[in-house]
Amino acid sequence: MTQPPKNLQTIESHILDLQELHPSASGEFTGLLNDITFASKVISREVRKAGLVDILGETGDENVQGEVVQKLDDYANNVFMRCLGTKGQVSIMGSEEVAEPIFPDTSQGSGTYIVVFDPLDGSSNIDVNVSVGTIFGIWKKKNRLANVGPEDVLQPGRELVAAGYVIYGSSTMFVYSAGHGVHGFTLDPSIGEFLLSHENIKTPFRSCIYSVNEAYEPKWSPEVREVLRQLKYGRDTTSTRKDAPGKGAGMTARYIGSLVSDFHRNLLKGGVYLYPPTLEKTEGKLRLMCEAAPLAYIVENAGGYASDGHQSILDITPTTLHQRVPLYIGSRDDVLWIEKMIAEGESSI
Ligand code: P6P
Repeated sequence: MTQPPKNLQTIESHILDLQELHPSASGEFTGLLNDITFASKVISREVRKAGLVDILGETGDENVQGEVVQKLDDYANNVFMRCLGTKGQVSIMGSEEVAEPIFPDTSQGSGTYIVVFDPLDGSSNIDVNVSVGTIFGIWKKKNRLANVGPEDVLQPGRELVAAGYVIYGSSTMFVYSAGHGVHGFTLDPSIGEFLLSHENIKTPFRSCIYSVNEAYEPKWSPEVREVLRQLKYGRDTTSTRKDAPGKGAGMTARYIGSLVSDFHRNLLKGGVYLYPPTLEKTEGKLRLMCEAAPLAYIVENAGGYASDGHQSILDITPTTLHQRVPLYIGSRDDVLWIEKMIAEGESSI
């Protein structure tokens, strides 16, 4: 007979424990996080049955990114927009699927929080049953007493008050941090609850996995190509031979093509995910506000690090809602080494 989970703590109870750390808390933040977990359960239900109902495939539209919109992208986006801030906590939302910031009617700009999200990242994988995910970041209005303005949206990741992701994989997991550790909850669909399964996640200091789309290698800078070579052959600090299998060559390559899935595996096992700039995409592909910054917040709270190749992702102040950024994220030692390799390569030009 299967044993009951060792820890029957639900995410709602975990969030309430968090609220107790802030005696002056109003409960708005707790309500908002619970709205997000509810939206995740609704999306999870639809993702799980995507192969059975007419929700696979494309809508025929393109989103602000110029990417073909999957039916599930639309569905997930609408669920998030309807479920978040139903009690006026949210003054602005930013969605990867929507060009402009969204002002929920319920708050008339008075809500304390700003939420930026990618409702369904990697959704082109849905049709082939590969894991996909949701990513979100929560900021606070800069001036609680004033009505919200565009400057409230374009805040750096360093100002995040919480961030998280949901991975719709072999099970549905909700991973979040509000600055007090990173915690993972697994959905038990039979009771409709996210139960604490990964308490206080810490990511290994060094990677054993690297995740990158190597098809773009010819379009990278020489220093990034050298980074890939040494990830493969080992970070050999002595030999200059191009074919020397260096020390520490014990890494393996894993690339799913779904950021949340690659990030989650690397977070638990120790790994580094790279999406470097190319000649055509000089700012890379991934979005700063709804992908890189929330995951950078998570990985830093788990002991890792995230960089655009030159600085911490968390220190970049966005200039536009959909700004893209190169991304190197995961085990702290490897991402710092990549920054160093890029700096050395650029200074030798
Ligand atoms: P490429 C999915 O479209 C996504 O935004 C991430 O989830 C994923 O890691 C990346 O793009 C894959 O991009 O260029 O390797 O297909």
